[in-house]
Amino acid sequence: MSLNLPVLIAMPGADPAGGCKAKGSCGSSRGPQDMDPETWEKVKNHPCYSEEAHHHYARMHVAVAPACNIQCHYCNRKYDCANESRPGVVSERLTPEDAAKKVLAVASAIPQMTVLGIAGPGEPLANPDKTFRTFELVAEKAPDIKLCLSTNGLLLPDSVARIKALNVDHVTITINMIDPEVGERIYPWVFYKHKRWKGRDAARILSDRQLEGLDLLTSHGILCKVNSVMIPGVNNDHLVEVNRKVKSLGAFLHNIMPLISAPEHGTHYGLTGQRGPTAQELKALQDRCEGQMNMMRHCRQCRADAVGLLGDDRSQEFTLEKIREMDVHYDLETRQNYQATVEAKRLATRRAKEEELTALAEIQSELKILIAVATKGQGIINEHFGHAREFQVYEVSREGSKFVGHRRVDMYCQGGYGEEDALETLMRAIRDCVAVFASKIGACPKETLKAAGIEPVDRYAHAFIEQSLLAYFKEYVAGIWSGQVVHVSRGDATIRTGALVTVDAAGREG
Ligand code: CLF
Ligand code: SF4
Repeated sequence: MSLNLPVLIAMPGADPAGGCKAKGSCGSSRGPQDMDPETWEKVKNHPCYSEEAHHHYARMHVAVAPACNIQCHYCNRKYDCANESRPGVVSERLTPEDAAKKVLAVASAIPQMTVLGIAGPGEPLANPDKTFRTFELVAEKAPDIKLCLSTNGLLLPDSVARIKALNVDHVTITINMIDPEVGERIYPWVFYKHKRWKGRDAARILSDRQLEGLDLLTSHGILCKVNSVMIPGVNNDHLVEVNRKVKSLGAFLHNIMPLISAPEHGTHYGLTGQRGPTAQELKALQDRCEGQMNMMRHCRQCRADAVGLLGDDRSQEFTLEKIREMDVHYDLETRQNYQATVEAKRLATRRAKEEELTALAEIQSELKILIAVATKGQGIINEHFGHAREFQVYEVSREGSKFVGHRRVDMYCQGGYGEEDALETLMRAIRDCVAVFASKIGACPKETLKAAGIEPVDRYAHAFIEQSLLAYFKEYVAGIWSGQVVHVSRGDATIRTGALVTVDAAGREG
């Protein structure tokens, strides 16, 4: 195979990234064979708790909880809670009644929407009446929708009984530290028991309450995810200890997210120049933490009123103004029928991957490569290179393919012509990848990609992503052994903070 790639050194044994130890079972993509049926039932169509599900199922958030009881150095209260959303984003606030109507409207229009999350725009448990009233209303009218809550944990121990009573089955706690010395560099204060606590005392109270809450939830059989914000030089190494601790308390999933920090956010970190991690630093930490506990790598740090598949926000179709005019007909049977077709497609995707995986067994190489993929969902390569707003990144080896992150980019194709600046930033976002897969790639970007050592691949258009990745890997390794391909160790990539935070005059994401 001749790939016309710039060729430097042949290194089929290279393993720059470390990584997956358990064949086909790492990350949050684990299937029914890896967990008890009760847990699988809870995660199988939750797009955040199952990487596989996130290609097929959608979630929505309703922004009913504006107040907060702590201060994080990466948060500016003008915007949404940055524990579960991108900094710099403002959501439309709703009453519980409007929120419930919105859920029914979205559930009718998007039958694969299976999860309602409350994640702000402040702290859901500091607004308990609004948060729990919304869950109550939705549970009455749409009992098939899973309820999901994201909290900073300060009031969690007092809320466990209510969470349990309402069948909220998924709770996320943001835990950035278990050591108050680290914590005082992240949290200037917490407001607890009618008093504002500062420094190390504040961090100690917060940490104790978070861990107590996690312990209580898992002992009540509630599935817990822990979010941690990776802050280089503050808690990066410490997050390995956090991972061990939350795992010992029964957390199901750990989501280490990059700090997103820029002066225009007006946060303490943004104004003092605290940087976020690079793509390679983030991945290295996630790899270190990967063991028996699942690591989430497909988080999109979504907004507090997000709607749709992760990475494909449709919130603009469901603004309060539009919802109030909608005549909503919630039809459970239609939803169930639609979801049955989704499951059939999902099964076909899984089978195709398994067939290809069997064919990889004979490969001896320890090589691992990263490949960027443009997709609109359903586990298929179905997005044009120039229309992609994000690329999904997979690590591929003889063990299989593993989703390791996404890279947000500016759309390259601007109404018939290519935008050179966008192409430049796009290249920076995927320069650690050996190839990029898309349903179609124009002649111009193809040349630029090749010159940068990234192979443009559109021959798998409309095929299953993971099956295609494995087929490509087999050819790639064969090319190395025959001398037609020389593998080149790739550099680091940029996590696009700019692309993550663009908002218009109304505060809407661009
Ligand atoms: Fe929302 Fe969070 Fe529930 Fe998901 S998001 S409350 S667990 S339904 Fe998901 Fe969005 Fe990442 Fe959150 S991608 S920010 S992890
Ligand atoms: Fe901001 Fe959320 Fe932290 Fe509160 S918990 S300060 S809303 S990031």
